[in-house]
Amino acid sequence: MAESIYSQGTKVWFEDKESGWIPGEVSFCSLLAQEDGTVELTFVNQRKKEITMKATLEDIARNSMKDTKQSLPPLCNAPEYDQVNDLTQLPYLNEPSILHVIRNRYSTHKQLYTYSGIVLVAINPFTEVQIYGQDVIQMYAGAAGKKRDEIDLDPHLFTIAEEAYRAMQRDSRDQTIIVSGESGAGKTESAKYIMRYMASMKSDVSNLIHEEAASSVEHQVLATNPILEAFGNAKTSRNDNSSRFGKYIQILFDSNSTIVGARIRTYLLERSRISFQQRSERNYHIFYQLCQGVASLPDSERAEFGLDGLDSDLTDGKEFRYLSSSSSSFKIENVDDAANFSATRQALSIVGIDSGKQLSIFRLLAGILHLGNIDIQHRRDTKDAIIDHKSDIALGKAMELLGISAEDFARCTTKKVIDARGEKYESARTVDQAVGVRDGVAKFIYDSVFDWLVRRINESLGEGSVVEGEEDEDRTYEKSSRKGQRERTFIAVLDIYGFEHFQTNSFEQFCINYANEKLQQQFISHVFKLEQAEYALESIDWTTIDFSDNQPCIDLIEGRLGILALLDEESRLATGTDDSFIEKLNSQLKSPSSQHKGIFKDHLHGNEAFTIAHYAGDVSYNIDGFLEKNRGTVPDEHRDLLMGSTNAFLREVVEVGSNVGIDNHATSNVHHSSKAVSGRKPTQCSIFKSSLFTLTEALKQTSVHYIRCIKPNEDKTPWMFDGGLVAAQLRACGVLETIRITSEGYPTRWKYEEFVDRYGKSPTYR
Ligand code: AOV
Ligand code: MG
Repeated sequence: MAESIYSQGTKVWFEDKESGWIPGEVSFCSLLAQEDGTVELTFVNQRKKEITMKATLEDIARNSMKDTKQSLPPLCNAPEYDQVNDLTQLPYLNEPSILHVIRNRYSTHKQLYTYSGIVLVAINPFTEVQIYGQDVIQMYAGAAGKKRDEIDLDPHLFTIAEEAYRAMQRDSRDQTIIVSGESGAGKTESAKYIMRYMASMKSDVSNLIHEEAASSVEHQVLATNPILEAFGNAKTSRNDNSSRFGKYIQILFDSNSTIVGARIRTYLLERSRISFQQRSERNYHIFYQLCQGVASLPDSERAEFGLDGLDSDLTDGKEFRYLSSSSSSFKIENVDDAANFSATRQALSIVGIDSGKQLSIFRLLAGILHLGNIDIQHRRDTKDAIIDHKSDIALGKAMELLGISAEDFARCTTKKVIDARGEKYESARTVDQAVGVRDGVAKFIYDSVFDWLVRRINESLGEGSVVEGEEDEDRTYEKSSRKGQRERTFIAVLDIYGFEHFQTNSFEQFCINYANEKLQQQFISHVFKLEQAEYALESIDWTTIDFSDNQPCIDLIEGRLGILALLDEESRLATGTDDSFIEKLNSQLKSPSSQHKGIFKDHLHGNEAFTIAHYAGDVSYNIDGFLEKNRGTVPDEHRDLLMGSTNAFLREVVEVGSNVGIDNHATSNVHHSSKAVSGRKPTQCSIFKSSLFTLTEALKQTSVHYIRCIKPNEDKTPWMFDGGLVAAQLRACGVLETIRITSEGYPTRWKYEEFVDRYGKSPTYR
């Protein structure tokens, strides 16, 4: 069979510097093996370039040359496969063939979606496409219960949604749809369409009259999107509406498969954005919405918030330091912040946060903006920080809004209390340290507001509030007979931040990529299990198949003496610094005998960064700020000030913030007990680690469905397909890896009849 695969005229793919891959064919093939057992093959491509290779029959069968490790040009599929719905139907599964199909479907036929076995590959159109309307929803819902190949409908997000819905009904089992892909690939948009599908397949939500609509559970579930986007999304260099938190939303159904509520968990909101943004990026949308929409607030609050009136054209936020670290990007093209402000407010009302509470939230946001403007100078001839608490207008305004004494705040911020064996004395902070504390307070308040919102939404949508201290919601939920109405199942959508690799990567990217490693591991083991099951079904011996899993990378990060453990250890030392942290990393993880060799790489440029070999490529992390970001706390004195505030809402919010880890972020026992036993404040990465642990455990209890979003070009141009970029993403998100696993086993899957048809008689296509 091997030599008949490559014979004269066989169509192949040629690697090409310019276009990635171009078609070619076998122009010569020696019919008989030579004395050394090799066959000579000559290939010619479209550009008339020729190459000749000698390969053994074994090489040909494996498609790689044992001696040189070179590959023979991959085989092309016949043109009738150019538009297949499912990549696994391709007789020859290789990178260029897959790219060819996806490109052809997307660029020529404007088809965004293609199956790759259990995965749906989704390419971002970067323009509005009319395929999500109520008519389309009904079409896919109408195909209920049928298998993909029995229905004459294109692959779609809705097929996956429908499959999850049917599986939930059929098996009474919880489902998760995991949406992944790099920043700007379309995860959040896809997640929203899926939620819309769930909410409106039974009844058209857009047809409900206003009052009905506002109170319907479906509308409440959908209203969570604009709220979380306003508070948790921001413009980045890659995406004008980038999610800066991870989201796992469970849509709850009763035994009649009717939506009865939802429950949301969020993961690690990017805090650093509050006080600083890179060029051409913005702070969270809500700040601009508030500044632009402030005219719609009652007069008293307008005056109180101090967001206008200082200077006529300052309402767009230009005068706030926290909004202007990146000049020139206050506005986003085609985005109306004022209009979105009223949409956010409407959504808040729908989930039961009334306008009084809304004003309380905005008061804190205004407080945060003024906080950023507090002037911190250094005392003459020293580095010691001073704040002029009597004349600093921003300080006065911020403290008025936050309900804290300006004098106290100024003192605590510029001086720290040192407790030396029971004796307390004050020592001055440097300007940098004081600025760090000020910004830390702003981040802490914002993060707490975000947590409060999620918690509040869960209370109104989760059918009764989550019981304080409830360890694992999911299991408790299943077992308990609270309210006497069990039998609820959920379909969850997981939309987290995709793998990030910027020019400079920091703590945030480290956490984001760690999360992606965890999901990748879950994905690989899932796919591999399925593969094994299929082989078992056919009674094929599969024990020889080896596949690369990313366990070593996960061990490096979360293992007993891994990066997270060292980071926490260093963060807890009063003397710990970023420098001492990287020294520790290098001394413990870099040694030649280290098990992490090859995965942990020290950086070429001294002690500024370390590099991890991730499944999706090497990423170097700049060490600056790791410890501070990981500690993520505010000094005790500030915490006391916040807790003692005359602003009751701030106290309520901070109370939630201080309990991070209880039900929104992390619910695992691990976290609770460690907190209880040691009394230590949990660090950001330990919270993150345990919430990821809870997440992966929760995923195991559900049936999973995968959507891999792909960004087809860097410029957000509609229908433009950059093959290299797409291939890199298919590789990174595991689609090509899956295919590799598949092809390491038995690469081609032919039905018996097809095989006879192709090889039983003289072949018609080569
Ligand atoms: P992301 O969630 O994957 O990035 P988004 O879902 O925010 O990416 O998509 C980015 C942008 O692409 C959107 O704002 C739309 O303009 C466009 N887009 C995506 N999907 C579609 C679609 N189906 N139809 C039309 N336009 C679309 V990040 O959150 O940054 O990882 O952290
Ligand atoms: Mg997103």
